[in-house]
Amino acid sequence: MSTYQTALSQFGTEHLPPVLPEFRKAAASMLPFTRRPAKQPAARSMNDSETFAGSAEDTSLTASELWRALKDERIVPHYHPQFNLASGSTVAVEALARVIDEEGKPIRPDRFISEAESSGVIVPLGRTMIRQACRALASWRSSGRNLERVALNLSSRQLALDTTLAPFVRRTIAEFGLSAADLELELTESQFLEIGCLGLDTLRELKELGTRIAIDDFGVNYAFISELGSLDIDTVKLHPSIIRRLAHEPKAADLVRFLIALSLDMGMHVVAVGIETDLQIKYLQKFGCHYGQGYVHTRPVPKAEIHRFLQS
Ligand code: G
Ligand code: G
Ligand code: MN
Repeated sequence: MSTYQTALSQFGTEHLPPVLPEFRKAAASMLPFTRRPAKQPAARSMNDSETFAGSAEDTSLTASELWRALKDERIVPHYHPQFNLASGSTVAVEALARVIDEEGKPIRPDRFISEAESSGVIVPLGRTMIRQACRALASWRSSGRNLERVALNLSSRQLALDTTLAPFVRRTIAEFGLSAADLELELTESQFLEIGCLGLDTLRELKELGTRIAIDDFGVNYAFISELGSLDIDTVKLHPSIIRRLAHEPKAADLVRFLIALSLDMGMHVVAVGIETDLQIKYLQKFGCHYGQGYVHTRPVPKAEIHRFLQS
């Protein structure tokens, strides 16, 4: 449970710090579902091309397995399209790390990201993700595909450990003829909350370089809302757990509408993550949201399969 969820379940909403009154109302409406696990198995979509190795109970990879995978170049990005809700066309992709096992099957990140962080493998892992994503974006563009940017996930620990990440990004974008704004770096709300001085310095350097910054999984850790204005955030990504309830829980719809309006008012992009139905798209459009990401179009796919989702 996050600190926020613990606070909500112990005290309710009335003892939380003063924030916008509308938000307090919206946060109260989240109480019934903040206690559920954030990730639930999703409905399988027709174009489900990603079959993971093993089952959900499988244990984490060890640090030495991760180092070996890194050396064998078996840590690769799969790509998840971000689409324009009105036209359906793909505007960007999010790169998601997969370790490919000996049989060629991808292993999901919840089996290796936390070990990568505690062992330090997250530093070379993060760099190979950035490098491969930059190379892919350059190659899609050179074959005439119109893609605004690529998004990558970072962690607070990675920012603290990899203090020369910004110069690495500068060299890598130059190598592939990209600009810094072609990259959007995502940190979850909880990662932002635990970021330390070293990590914050790295993040500032990245921002100065010109990369876009996104706040990921927004809407489940509301303590962060008061910080939205003080950090230079370009994009808000709404968490799948609120999008899932959008069409059948009026209070969840109120909350999503409020978060979209707030983010747009503050000049940020909003990407609704976890869209699985056309009805959810209709609601989001009605609320003024421009971008979405979700299984309604596809699951994340390997580089070789992304072409059919890219516009010429
Ligand atoms: O698609 P999915 O189950 O792949 O991703 C689960 C989570 O794993 C993502 O939401 C993200 O938080 C994390 N993740 C995926 N790829 C990376 C990565 O390259 N770096 C970091 N730090 N986290 C990642
Ligand atoms: O970094 P982050 O946690 O935001 O990564 C995106 C995560 O959200 C990935 O695990 C991805 O598979 C998941 N995701 C994206 N779209 C959907 C969706 O439509 N349904 C569900 N259940 N999960 C989704
Ligand atoms: Mn993400």
